[in-house]
Amino acid sequence: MSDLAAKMRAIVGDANVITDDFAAYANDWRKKYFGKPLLVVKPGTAAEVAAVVKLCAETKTSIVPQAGNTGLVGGGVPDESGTEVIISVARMNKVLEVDTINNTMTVEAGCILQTLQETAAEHDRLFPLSLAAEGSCRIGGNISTNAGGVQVLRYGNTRELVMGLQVVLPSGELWDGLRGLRKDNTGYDLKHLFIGAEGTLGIITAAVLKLFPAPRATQTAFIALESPQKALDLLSHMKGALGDRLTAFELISAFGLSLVTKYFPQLKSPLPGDYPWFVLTDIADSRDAAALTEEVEVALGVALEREIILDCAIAKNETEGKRMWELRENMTESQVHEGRSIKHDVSIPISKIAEFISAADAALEAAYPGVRIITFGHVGDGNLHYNIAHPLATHTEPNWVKEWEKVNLIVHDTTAKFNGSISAEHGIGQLKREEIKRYKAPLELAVMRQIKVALDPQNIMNPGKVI
Ligand code: FAD
Ligand code: 2HG
Ligand code: ZN
Repeated sequence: MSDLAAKMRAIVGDANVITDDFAAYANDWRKKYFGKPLLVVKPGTAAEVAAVVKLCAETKTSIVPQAGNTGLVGGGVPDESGTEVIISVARMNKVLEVDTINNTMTVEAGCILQTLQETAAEHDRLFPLSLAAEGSCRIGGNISTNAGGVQVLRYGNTRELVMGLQVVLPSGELWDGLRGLRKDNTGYDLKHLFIGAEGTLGIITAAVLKLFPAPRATQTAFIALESPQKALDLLSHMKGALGDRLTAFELISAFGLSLVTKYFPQLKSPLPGDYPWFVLTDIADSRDAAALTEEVEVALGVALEREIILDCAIAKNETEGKRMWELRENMTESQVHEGRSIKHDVSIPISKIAEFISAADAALEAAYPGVRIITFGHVGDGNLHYNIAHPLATHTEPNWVKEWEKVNLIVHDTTAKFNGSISAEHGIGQLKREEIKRYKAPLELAVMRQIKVALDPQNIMNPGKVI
């Protein structure tokens, strides 16, 4: 046993240092990155995290923070050198406090997102962060990626949901910023540095999260449309009719949906006709369910009359609504079964989405005739997942992934033309580390590097990620 492993064991206990079976930690969810860690260390408290990081700082050992390991950009995967230590916060999974007057919840970084949603519900509150990986991603990872998901439209990204943080800095010092204050103008708001930093500036050990009143009624609807432009028209119409009660507004292409029903045959489209595009939407209210349903029916009836939509299915109860959401939640997984696609997670001004899709589709079709594009995502936030599957006639899956850089260039250059972002919600990690150099201003990158050097002068905290 190495000297470092022995010292780690003295801090966290024998059972919590893994030296051989790295299977659950060394690879990413998509199986794109295969790392080789030196050790996996699983501290049980913030003090233990601090002691482990201090030891790493003293020995100049690189650290890879990890939570649920569902990230899609390789940020939580070590390199192949066999010298990096994964620090997993998975054991730190306690809800420390729920304050229903302050409407906050103080939690350790290893809490599973779904558990936090359930805890909030037990207190008649809502923790609105919601994404398909919610059964396995952990809040420390959500905060570190500033995760988005399906309710950003109403409640904002994770950044908007975090009120305080506790962080172990790369020196091993513990910063306790676990404040539940709605107003605090006492200088730089340091928590925002760590939110979305993908573990490059420190390890988040706990957070104070914002809670909301639990909605009394949620109405789900699955809607067929002719084009992405009609989806934007519908968004505008629904916002006008229902205001900020519109909590989710997801675009789904017919091809994307067909992959879900192909690989999950138990799931059926609520609108089995031959439609090119769909929108899945949720409208939530703190008042009467029947009144809400009526308002949604009226709004969608008007949309039908005005030929904004082609057809719609309004969920009759919670179970039907859940079934509609299962179609959306299994989109990512169904694409894995079809063969690895070249993923994009772009954002553009909402008003330009239809134009973006036409431009990017045309450029890809010109370069790769027969290309299969899976367009879906959080269109209400201007965020599209624009995943490009191999053209069946010309490429096999292994040949297709070799086109990664060329395909990225087409999609990301088109994104840049629309003043968009090449990473709306998944982050940069390893996947887009080189790519951001092309799209981010040199001054912005230089300031990011200065911040990194100021906090992590030895470059031990998740090196090789983001910048
Ligand atoms: P990990 O994968 O463990 O880590 C992610 C990053 O954070 C890494 O860089 C890691 O080093 C760092 N990190 C982890 N823990 C800490 C910590 N305690 N302190 C500091 N740094 C840390 N993302 C979205 O935004 N929206 C979606 O809708 C969405 N849907 C998804 C659906 C599926 C099926 C899958 C597989 C992924 C999806 N994701 C989505 C991506 C992923 O789930 C999110 O990025 C999530 O926030 C990652 O959480 P995690 O706990 O798995 O983090
Ligand atoms: C989602 O919105 C996730 O479901 C994953 O962000 C997107 O599979 C993807 O590309
Ligand atoms: Zn998403």
